[in-house]
Amino acid sequence: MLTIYSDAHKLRDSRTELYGGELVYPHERPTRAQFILDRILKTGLGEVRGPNEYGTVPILRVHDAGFVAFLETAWDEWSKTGYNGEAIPTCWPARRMALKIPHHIEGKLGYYALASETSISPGTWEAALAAVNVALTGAESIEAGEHAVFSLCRPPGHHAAMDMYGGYCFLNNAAISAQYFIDRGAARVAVLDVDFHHGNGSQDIFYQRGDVAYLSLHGDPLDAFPHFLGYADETGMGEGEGFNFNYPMKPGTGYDLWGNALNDALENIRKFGAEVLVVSLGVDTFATDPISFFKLKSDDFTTYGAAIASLGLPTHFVMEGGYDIDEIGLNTVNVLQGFENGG
Ligand code: SP5
Ligand code: ZN
Repeated sequence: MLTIYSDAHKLRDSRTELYGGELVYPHERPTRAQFILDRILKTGLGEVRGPNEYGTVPILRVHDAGFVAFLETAWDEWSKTGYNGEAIPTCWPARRMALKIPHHIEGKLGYYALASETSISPGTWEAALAAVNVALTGAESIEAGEHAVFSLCRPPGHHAAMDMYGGYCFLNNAAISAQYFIDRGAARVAVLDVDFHHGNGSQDIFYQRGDVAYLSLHGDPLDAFPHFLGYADETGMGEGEGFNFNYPMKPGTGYDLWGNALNDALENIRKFGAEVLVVSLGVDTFATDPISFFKLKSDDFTTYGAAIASLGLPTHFVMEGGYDIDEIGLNTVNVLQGFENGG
């Protein structure tokens, strides 16, 4: 399988994540992508290619222009305040408050952030933009005839909405890729999200659309981030009614239950009549992931890669989460090898 990868992900190396009331070195760190790349090279998965540049036009098909401009300048604006730390929001437009976009950077952070664990640091914008270029290069390669491509995106994207960042995400690589397929003539695209967390950004972007279905297997938001989206009764709206599928699952869920949910999701993708599949590939479902609560084993990743291949669809794997860094390469490449050997 072809992999798309850029070293520019290293520009996203934030010093701080607000976690358990402390500022810790982030779970979402450069070694994640490095260890995945190492495993790809070690196993000989296939060619590794650098990205092309696409500019902001395909990003603006999914994201709000004011939001993109904010991301591009946030670090500069923040650094001019004279604060010592990285940019972290401290206040929000909470219930019954005004949805105005303030001039001051602290107000803008609160307006555009959906969570405060994700600090904005120097190089964050450049890395996020490079991750989009990786995803778009992967999508273009599928357009050009590749059956399956792995876009080794970092930072991840599925929590990023039209006008919100957070959950370690800034630009929604998978959603931008799905929109790219639509803009190149696909009638129906399915986004299958197997990251441990619900992809609130992806769901929100496509919620009222009938051309992109979103299906997600994740930790029940009653118990897991992002807490405020991802419930089973969120089925889509308007033209999107019936094309959003959430499979929230309880702490301790293993492959027996998770695999059943996957089979149901795959059946719904078949019924939808998808022409292309985008997989938001997070391996934070692994049993020893430090921030998650599913119990998948390394072999389960191979098994479900093969199950996804049984759809027989052109498939674009886009990297999302996974924080047990020692095993992230094994688990990620297991999915890709399972796909290649299965089906
Ligand atoms: C892309 C992705 O996987 N983003 C995840 C963002 C999670 N951010 C909030 C983490 C809160 C973790 N609380 C875990 C409690 C573990 N005991
Ligand atoms: Zn995740």
